[in-house]
Amino acid sequence: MPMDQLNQTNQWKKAAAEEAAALIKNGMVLGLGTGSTSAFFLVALSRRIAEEGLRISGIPTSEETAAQARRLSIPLTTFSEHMEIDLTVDGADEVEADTLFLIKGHGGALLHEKIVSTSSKHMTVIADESKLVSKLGSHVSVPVEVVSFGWEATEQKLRKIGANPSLRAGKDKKPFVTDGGNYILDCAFGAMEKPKDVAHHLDHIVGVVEHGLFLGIASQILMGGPDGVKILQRSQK
Ligand code: A5P
Repeated sequence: MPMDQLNQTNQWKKAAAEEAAALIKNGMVLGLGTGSTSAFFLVALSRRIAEEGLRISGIPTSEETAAQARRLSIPLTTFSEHMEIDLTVDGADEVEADTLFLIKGHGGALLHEKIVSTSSKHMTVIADESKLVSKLGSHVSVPVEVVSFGWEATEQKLRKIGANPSLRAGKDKKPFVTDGGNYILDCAFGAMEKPKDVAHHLDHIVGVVEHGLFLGIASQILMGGPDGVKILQRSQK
């Protein structure tokens, strides 16, 4: 992406993140997402904690987010202390405009992100408008987290359902390993007519731990773009 476009995208992500931080109320237990947009949210949240004395605690969705939160003095908590989260704020790789269905996991944190978001009363997604699509899978693949044992056999099963899987590699060219110790197969389904059917297939493949189709989980999207931050709302949760 050219530098000026990157700067613009970052401005839109930041605007959405700041709008989300303004929604946070005293006493909330928050799910803290992973990725560059979530990182802007953590900065804005820490500013409110420092300047206004805002009292919250957060459950991070990755080691990376936990480390950033500690650096910013954001209080952290765990599921052993809070079984239910008031609000999760997280980014997304794609947002389907009509349904608010999401693809997540290009940052590799999809398993913990799904555990946290589905344990939350509400999920607010923060994104820039380049993430908006009319059909999920139009721009990005679906990350599928698999157990490393026998991943080749799981890949074969995914191939049979038309997933076009490819093993994600880290910077060192070795297989990327998630916080849960698993591998990720990025599955290029293309634009999906029926993402619920795809999710159903993925849910029933042995070796698949979780997938990046987040369907019916997001309550609202704060979408940064040239005209400011737009709110897309789901009618019911
Ligand atoms: C992390 O695993 C992902 O689900 C992220 O939420 C997603 O990749 C969005 O990332 P950015 O905010 O960096 O675009």
